[in-house]
Amino acid sequence: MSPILNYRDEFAVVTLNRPKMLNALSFEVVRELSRIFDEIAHSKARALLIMGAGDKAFCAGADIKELKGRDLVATQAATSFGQATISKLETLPIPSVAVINGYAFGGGLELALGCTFRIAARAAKMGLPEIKLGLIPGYGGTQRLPRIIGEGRALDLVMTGRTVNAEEAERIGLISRIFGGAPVEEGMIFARQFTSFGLPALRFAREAVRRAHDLPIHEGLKVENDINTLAFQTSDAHEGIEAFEQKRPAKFEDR
Ligand code: CO8
Repeated sequence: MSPILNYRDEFAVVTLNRPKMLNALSFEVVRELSRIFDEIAHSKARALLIMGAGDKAFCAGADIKELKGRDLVATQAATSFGQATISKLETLPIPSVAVINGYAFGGGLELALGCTFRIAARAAKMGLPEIKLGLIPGYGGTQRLPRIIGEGRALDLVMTGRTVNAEEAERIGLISRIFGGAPVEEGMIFARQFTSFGLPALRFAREAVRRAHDLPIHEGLKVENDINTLAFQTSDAHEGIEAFEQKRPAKFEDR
């Protein structure tokens, strides 16, 4: 069953919807996600929440039944498309939150790694178990996980395929927060920490932080300077500073 896209208040909410198969990512689901991300990019939503249907799983990874017997070219094409889809998610014009309401394994965790933030239910379990299938993470996990939790911890998870619980995930920085309530509401509470800020400033902040991984410090500081100078040119920056002076809440207009 295809993922479901709903809009609630200022949020786009995507629900992976194959609960009997723990929301495994078939190739068709990945294609549909790619289309949905394009739609959200052109919507009025101020943040995206992604979660899994049912109370067991966020997503148990790529649909293993589809992986058998694919030739080299088909595998490379499918891997490229999955990677591109998660990159599209990562660079959406709005921030995204993976609300991990159960298992997040393999491609499911890799999808979550493409989100700006991850939060998880206390009982959630996460991991990259591809090594147990004789594989490696192919939807961006080997590249994003070390950027998020560091090389040593990433190698630990990728080479042992072991499962981490929510407490360990929070401790190592894989998730930002553990939640106890209903996933969609918890996702909204988390995202409301930033949805009233201007989207251009949020995008600038995300881009500047992400570039830190790719650049030597002097080049990173130059990028920060350029993006910061750009941020100063927005009406939102003018409004934010004026509102501070006038001791009133700022009213950002995303420009
Ligand atoms: N793919 C297909 N079906 C799955 C998957 C999956 N990833 N995970 C679970 N299912 C199915 C099960 O087969 C089962 O179906 P059925 O009832 O018909 O037998 C149903 O979901 C329920 O699963 P379980 O009975 O196994 O539930 P448990 O609670 O006992 O166990 C686990 C839950 C631990 C999550 C277990 O299901 C499991 O280990 N799943 C596989 C996890 C995994 O290995 N994920 C990595 C997949 S590989 C990957 O993601 C690579 C990404 C890059 C791909 C590049 C493509 C070219």
